[in-house]
Amino acid sequence: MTESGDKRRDCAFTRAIVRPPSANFSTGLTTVDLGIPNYYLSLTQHAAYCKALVSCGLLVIELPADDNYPDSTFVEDTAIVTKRGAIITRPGAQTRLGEISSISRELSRWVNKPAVIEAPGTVDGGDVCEAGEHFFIGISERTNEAGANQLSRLLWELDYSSELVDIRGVRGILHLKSGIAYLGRNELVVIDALADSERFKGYEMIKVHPSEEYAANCVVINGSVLIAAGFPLFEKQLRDRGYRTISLEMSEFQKMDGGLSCLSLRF
Ligand code: CIR
Repeated sequence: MTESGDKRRDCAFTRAIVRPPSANFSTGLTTVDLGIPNYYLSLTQHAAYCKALVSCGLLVIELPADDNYPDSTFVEDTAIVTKRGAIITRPGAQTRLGEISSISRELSRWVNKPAVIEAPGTVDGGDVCEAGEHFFIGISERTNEAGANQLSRLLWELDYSSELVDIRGVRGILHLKSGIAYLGRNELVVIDALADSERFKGYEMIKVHPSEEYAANCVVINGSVLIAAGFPLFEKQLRDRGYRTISLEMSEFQKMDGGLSCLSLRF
């Protein structure tokens, strides 16, 4: 099998669920101080993101914008979709709990009855990093231990191993996947604050330069890596390793604490 064939096997996706930002997107949650997002620019950036998914061979399933939930464009937080089954999460922010019903309805059209995380557990999909047959589950301000343990058990029932990673002491990241990304081929993108962790020692690490940490949140789709635009060191690191990169403007989502991966549910 060729190298690109290998990458494809690691993460062969055919579909993605997305949801454009709603007109009140700027009233969502954020911890960063980067200004108020421009709604029209966010729509343009979202459309370019969807186009990139299509260019990677995915059928894009676009749900209608939902102004009941200003953070609902960040669909990744609402479900974990694996090759062997799906799990609807229970987002850790009260204002986002209601996002799961429409996602659950949509996912049920495509996968067998998804499992669910139950109270008092909370899990945000942004805390869940799939690394082949293994999952890292972040314990964060959004994902609590009860939720992480439930998820771990549900993944075990699907034949996946998992381990918990406490990121509550790591400054500047909302979710685990704000700081790591698995690319396949045993390669793990990682920010400095997580690079020394014993649990990542077995991986070949691609360390993100401290000036480019936002870029750590990237996604590999059928051999291409979608990355945030404006991070030339990181882009070069990936290209030097033979990856085709697609860089996407993410400024308006970054203002709302959103990374690139959280704009889609890929399966
Ligand atoms: C939130 O705070 O929930 C949203 N404003 C951003 C969520 C980003 N999700 C992600 O990176 N997985």
